[in-house]
Amino acid sequence: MEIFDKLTDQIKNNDLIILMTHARPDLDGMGSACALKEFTEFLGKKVVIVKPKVNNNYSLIRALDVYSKSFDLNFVPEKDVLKLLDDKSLVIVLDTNSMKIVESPKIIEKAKNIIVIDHHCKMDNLIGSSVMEFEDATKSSVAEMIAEYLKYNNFKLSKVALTMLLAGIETDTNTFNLKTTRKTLETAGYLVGEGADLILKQKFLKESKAEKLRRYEMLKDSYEIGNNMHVCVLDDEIYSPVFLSLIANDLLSFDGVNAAFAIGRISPSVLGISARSMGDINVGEMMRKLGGGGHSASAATQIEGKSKTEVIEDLTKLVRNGDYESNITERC
Ligand SMILES: [Mn+2]
Repeated sequence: MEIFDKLTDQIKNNDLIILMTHARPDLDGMGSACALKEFTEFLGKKVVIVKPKVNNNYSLIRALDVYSKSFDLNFVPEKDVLKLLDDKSLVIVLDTNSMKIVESPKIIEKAKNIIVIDHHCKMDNLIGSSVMEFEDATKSSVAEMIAEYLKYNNFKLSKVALTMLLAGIETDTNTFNLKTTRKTLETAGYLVGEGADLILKQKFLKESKAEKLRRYEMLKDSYEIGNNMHVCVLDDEIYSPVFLSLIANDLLSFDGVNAAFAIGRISPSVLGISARSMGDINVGEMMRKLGGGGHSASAATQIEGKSKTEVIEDLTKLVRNGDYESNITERC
């Protein structure tokens, strides 16, 4: 694999490797960073991970807690990374290609050597790799990409890192449904074969009871807008897009729901819709029609300057018009 060798060459050619994921990181991005850190250290390179300014992901907090009991995370705050960064530093960005959500846009602006390793569709405000391209929107997760890379290099990861990668794939695929290919499952199998711990993985992925009950309370008010498509409209509090996606995931898990939408305010003037399907209803196409985008089974949009009632009407029209043909080729 030429691209894997190229990545290794780039790591070897630099003195300092700076790993960074998106703001408010998750298991996919940070699990990949921990795994890549281990390999980079094995190559004899100095490596740091940009310390997240906010870390409020329940699963990731527990995973990092376990990881840091056995290994140094090498977390360095942005301001200190900016001092270390020079022409012989390589910044590897994991799990995002967007300046809008990367942990530190300042580091990107200052960096000469940048590689983006990502599995998302390219939208706007792209970071842009300066030394090589390593993006693949057909992959389920960055964890899958990093696991393949480390497998290719026959590298023995720690049990915790193996488990974090597996949990990252599981989270990003919504438990091996979304964007899951034969290769995704083979890679998951490889991680288990190497020693990923299924009990530890379950511990990482457990949820706060209070949080889950809070979502289910909101889901009580969800209803069908047509053709087995259901919507959950939240109150006027501000919610994170991640919270909306969790609501949509929960709603889709109910029998009789073929597509699920969560509508909520993500800033005082912006409404967000998170959309999920099992893959046979193309919610990506629907969200594109509402100014957003994504995958056929997992998509989202953000709408400015419309009331909740107007947004619900727009969505209902799409549902009633049957604007969700299933066999549209994935666009990215
Ligand atoms: Mn991801």
